[in-house]
Amino acid sequence: MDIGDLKKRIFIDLTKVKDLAELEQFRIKYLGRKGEITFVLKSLKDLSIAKRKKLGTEANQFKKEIESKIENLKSQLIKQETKTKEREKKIDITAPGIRIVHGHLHPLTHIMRKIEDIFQSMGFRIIEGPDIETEYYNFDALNIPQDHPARDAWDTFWLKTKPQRLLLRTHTSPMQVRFMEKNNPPFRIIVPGRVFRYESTDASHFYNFYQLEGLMVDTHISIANFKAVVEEFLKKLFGEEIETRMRPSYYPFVEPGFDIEMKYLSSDWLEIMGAGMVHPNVFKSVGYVPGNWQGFAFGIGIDRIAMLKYKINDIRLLYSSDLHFLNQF
Ligand code: FA5
Repeated sequence: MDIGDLKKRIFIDLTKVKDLAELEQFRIKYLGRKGEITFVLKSLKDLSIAKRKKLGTEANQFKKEIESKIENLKSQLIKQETKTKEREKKIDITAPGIRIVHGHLHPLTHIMRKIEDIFQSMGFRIIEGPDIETEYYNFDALNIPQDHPARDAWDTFWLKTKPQRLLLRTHTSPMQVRFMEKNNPPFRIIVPGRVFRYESTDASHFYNFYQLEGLMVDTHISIANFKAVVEEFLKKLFGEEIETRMRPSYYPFVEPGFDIEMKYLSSDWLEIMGAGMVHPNVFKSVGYVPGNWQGFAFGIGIDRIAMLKYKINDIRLLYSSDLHFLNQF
């Protein structure tokens, strides 16, 4: 038996080992229970004493040699592999970063904040009120009694509450009454908020939307004051490129009443607010002496303003939660 060939093969094989896993395979192949070197050592017992002595010494030496080579290579490979692992762990500060997705404000929130800022700069205080209202504040106290035909202008979501009939406010005007009941003039306030209407939708109507109520009461307030405030507001929000027109309109809680329509750049005319001089009956319902006070009130459709400002041609997009749309703002 000659182990010369086996030795050669083993040395060549060892040079091919690249990592710890391969080294373990190598060890099993030659030194494992069924390994080739193990086999040689096991078969010594079948040889004559003289041959056994010669080959036995040689094979045992070779086994030791291989074992120590394996040990050496093993510690070398362990060092190498830990190094690679550490290198992988290290943070490369020159590598390009991972982009973090930022949230951003909804266009309606954005425009509402802008509008609030403008009115605050004109001395208006921001007041908020409940989305769920009583019939009294939403209608009666605003000079719209139970069987008044004007109630039809505001299709209402009624809540199934008893004995008191509650509703989702159809406009922000009820806060005029709530505020005046507790405060005395002079004052100027704005009331931003969500309103609800039981009506079908189209490109400029939705069943819930946002309004911003304005109310200014003092001893000598006229339509001229209203016009000045609205002009200043629109100029600050849109710049000079707007056209507005004022048309007589009817709201039971004002006298006279009007609607304001607006055009911006290439848009069509769009009704953006209802307004008027506070009706004496409203002053009466909050306990003011009507002859002592004058005031103007207005209710701006915030969605319509956002549509004009951002050139949105369909109000429903504002409520679609469509990220393709929202990511543009
Ligand atoms: C009112 O709601 C009155 N409370 C406004 C008012 C306040 C008048 C104070 C006088 C004094 P109107 O229903 O017209 O009025 O609504 C006001 C504005 O809200 C409209 O000019 C329009 O810009 C907007 N608007 C009305 N209905 C919708 C709707 N379905 N979807 C989106 N915007 C609407």
